[in-house]
Amino acid sequence: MDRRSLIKHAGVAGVLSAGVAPAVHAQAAVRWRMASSFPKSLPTIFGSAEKFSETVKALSGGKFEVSVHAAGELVPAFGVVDAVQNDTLEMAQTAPYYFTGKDPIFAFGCAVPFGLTARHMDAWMEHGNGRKLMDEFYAKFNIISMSAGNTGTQMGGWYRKQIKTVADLKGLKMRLGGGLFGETMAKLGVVAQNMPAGEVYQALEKGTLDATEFVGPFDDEKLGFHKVAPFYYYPGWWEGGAELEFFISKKAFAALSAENKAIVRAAGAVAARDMTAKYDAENPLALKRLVGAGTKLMPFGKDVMEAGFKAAKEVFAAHEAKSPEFKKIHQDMRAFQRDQILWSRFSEWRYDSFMTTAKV
Ligand code: PYR
Repeated sequence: MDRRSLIKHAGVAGVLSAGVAPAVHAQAAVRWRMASSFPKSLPTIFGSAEKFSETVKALSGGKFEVSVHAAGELVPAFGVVDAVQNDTLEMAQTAPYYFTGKDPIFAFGCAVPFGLTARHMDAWMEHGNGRKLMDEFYAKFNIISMSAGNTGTQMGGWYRKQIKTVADLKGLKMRLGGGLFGETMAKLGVVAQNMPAGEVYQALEKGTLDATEFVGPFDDEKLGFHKVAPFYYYPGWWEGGAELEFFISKKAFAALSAENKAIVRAAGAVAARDMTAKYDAENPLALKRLVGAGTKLMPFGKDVMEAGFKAAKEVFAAHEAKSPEFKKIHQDMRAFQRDQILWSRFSEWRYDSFMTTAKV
């Protein structure tokens, strides 16, 4: 019997004597916990976890609540996959490429060197084979995935010295998000390290790192990188459009009602759209502030981009040779990318290249 019929049949006194308080506000019947890999200080990347939680609560009329926890609160930033895999937590919000140590295939759920842009990634994931292939792979980890948003094309990071040629990368101790990019940069002589966003500033300040990349102007400014490394390079050729993802325990999802499953899917879509739009709205303003404060904006030279491209191809070929599953997903993504590049040449990119010089 539900609460309303219980009250009707037993009366308030009867309900109270049965130990059930009458509802003044809706009580959450389902409570989940979500751990993010990101700090609370970043309203863009962490904000999508909060947006998801608010939307679930609103759509369920308060009957389904998801508490959101920043990196380190419940589990470490890079402990979130284990927590979902073993059902300690119902869900996580993260950048899948943090987990390439478990399997390099994780990178395809986020970003790979010279990979897809945000638009292309959305198209591959939601209307190509991307989500299907990735969820087949994630099933080994008890995970169902949904986009948590996309950063758009990222910046190429913060350096204490200029990167005039490929030789300047040699020996550079650099923080990078993502294993395949780390392997690519290692081929160019970089001593690549992965570490959570919240730990990078201190490492730069102490000199444990010479350079770092995270996302783009808005997040990077909040993390304070411009205070310790003046040269800001572009573009981040390893993250043409990094997708963040919600990782949901298959077991926890299966236990939801059909209505709550639909709420989770809808809230994911709302949160993902919100993150991408927030990045696009905030990045130009932050870039202007950074340049105003003395940041030196520099494009990577063609030789650095070409050396990166060649090194990335070698990294992909080596993984393909070791794993047929890696090869299948990589080849599917590249075939999709070729069509996307073809179409973009006649649409967005042609329009954008005119508009960058037009006076609006
Ligand atoms: C990074 O950790 O580098 C991201 O881009 C999220």
